[in-house]
Amino acid sequence: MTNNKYVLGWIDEMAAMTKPDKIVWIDGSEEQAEALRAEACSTGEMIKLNQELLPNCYLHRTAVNDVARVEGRTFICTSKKEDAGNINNWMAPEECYAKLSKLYAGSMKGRTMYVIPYSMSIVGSPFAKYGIELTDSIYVVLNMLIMTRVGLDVLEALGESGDFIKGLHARADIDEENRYICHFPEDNTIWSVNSGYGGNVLLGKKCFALRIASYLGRKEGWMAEHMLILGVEYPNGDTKYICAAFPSACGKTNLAMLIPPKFLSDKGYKVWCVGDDIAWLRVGEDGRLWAVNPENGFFGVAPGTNLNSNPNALYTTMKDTIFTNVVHNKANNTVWWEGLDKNPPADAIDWKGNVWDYTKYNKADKSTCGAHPNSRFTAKATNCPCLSAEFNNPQGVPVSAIVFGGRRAKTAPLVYQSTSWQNGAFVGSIMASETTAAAAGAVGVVRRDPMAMRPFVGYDMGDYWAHWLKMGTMIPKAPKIFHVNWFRTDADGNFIWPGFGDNMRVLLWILDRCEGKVDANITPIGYVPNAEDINIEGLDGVTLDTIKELLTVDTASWLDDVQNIKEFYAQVGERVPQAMYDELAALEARLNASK
Ligand code: GTP
Ligand code: SPV
Ligand code: MN
Repeated sequence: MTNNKYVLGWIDEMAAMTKPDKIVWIDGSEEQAEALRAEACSTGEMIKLNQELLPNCYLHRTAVNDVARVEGRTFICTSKKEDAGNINNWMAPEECYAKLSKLYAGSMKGRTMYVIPYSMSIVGSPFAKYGIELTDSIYVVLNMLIMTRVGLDVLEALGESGDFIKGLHARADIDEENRYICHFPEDNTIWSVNSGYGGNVLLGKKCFALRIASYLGRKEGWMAEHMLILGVEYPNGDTKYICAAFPSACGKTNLAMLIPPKFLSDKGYKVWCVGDDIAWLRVGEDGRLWAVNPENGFFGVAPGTNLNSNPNALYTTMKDTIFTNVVHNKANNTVWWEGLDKNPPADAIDWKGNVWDYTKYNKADKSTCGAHPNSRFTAKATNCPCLSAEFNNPQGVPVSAIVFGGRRAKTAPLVYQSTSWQNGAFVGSIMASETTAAAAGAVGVVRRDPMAMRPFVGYDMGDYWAHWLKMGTMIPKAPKIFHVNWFRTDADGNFIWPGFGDNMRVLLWILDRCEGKVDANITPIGYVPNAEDINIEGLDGVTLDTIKELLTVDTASWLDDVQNIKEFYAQVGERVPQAMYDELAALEARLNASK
């Protein structure tokens, strides 16, 4: 397959440790993928779904203890603890290698080790970075074939070079107590053991394209961010691009694929999806910031996806898709999840593999769900009806606006604009959001999640903020920075803003601000729209007063937030840039002055 001595030497070493019976190179061919699907079905690892209704679609169930990212067991292993920072878990590299070597030892006996050469971004393009993942899981191979660009052309592009990310994954015993997701940014290495779930094991995704890539980006002068990329096409044919960073399960996939409200689509407005989870950003020769999506597919949240909320996602999953931890509808051999429609199947198996009685479903008790709240689909980008024509453009797309956002029942208004790049980076640093099922642990607890990157920065958080500030000085035509919140609730806990396709109304305000086409009110936190400037044409139950309510900046709750931010900054520690403290002090002073 290759004569690359770095590749071959490393595979020999890993095989000597894990002792697979066989080593199989993944070549990216359809024949090989089909044979692997058949093998996975023969062992029960996957279920082949109704090929008429869902061609080339499969269902997989993970172990019950293995359903989400495990942040508590994710480590950044830099030689100096300070370089991983206070927010990350740290282990000394030699200690971690020694500990995990014991878990890997002989773990592939009786199994096959698959060698997956893959590229993040287009093979041979200036943005591309290469990785090789070794895994003993066919499910991982089949997911990587969808999520990344896999094939022998990667080995060709790599040539004799040792510049690739070495990823090792072994399922071992799927033992939670010995589950580790470890990153060695100084060695371009990722080791994952005892999991078979998504972000823990598809090493090109969070481990490489965010944690390792953020480390490389800082060294090389670019950025790896937890951001969607979308294009808004105007009736005159112009397209403007927006990147948005929301924490896990907070609406990136939905926003990236939105369908504009009818009165706007009738006029010719369209939204195109470039990416739904990860953006790599570089300064272009023209002084603008350019974004590519390094992935080749979507690993999207299933529950809540339906023909109203996100029809584009639903269409994307109708062929060539792997569903993980959703309900199996036995009557017609299809799948179902909460929020798909109002007809839960009567003859059904839940995500745990047990018979599921939908009549026992109780919205308040997640344990009665048929699909796991973090159940997902793995689908090809090229099957997405609204995929941008620029998706395969190796240069990426020029970014007009960066949008941060969180899931906040109170405090954060529907939208506001920062006053400068520095102030915008500060707005990113103070992001907060209610936790979701995408990570193991409590759900619905507000925590600070800077730039939606808390779980994904491969180095010290303070250094990461300094990198953001430095990038601002390197982009002559920098994007404007905004913050949104689709999740404000009323006294009964209901969302006030309709969200989904109607978020287009907010995107248009954002782009108008970038073009200097609309005024705004300056408040202590930044520029807030005049309520009249958010178009509510055709919206049921939303009045000008609703918008006014959504845009209020409540000084008292912001001052409470400032206290919490101070504690968080102290926790991030001594590398928090002075400019961030200056911004925080200025925010506090403006809030006090407005009392
Ligand atoms: P990751 O893939 O985990 O990084 O998440 P994501 O940010 O892509 O999240 P996704 O778009 O899949 O959203 C997940 C959840 O947010 C689902 O339950 C959606 O129904 C809900 N959601 C998305 N957009 C909106 C919105 O505009 N309003 C409301 N109320 N809910 C939304
Ligand atoms: C997230 O949790 O932000 C995801 C899913 O996008 S995973 O790939 O599991 O990290
Ligand atoms: Mn994500």
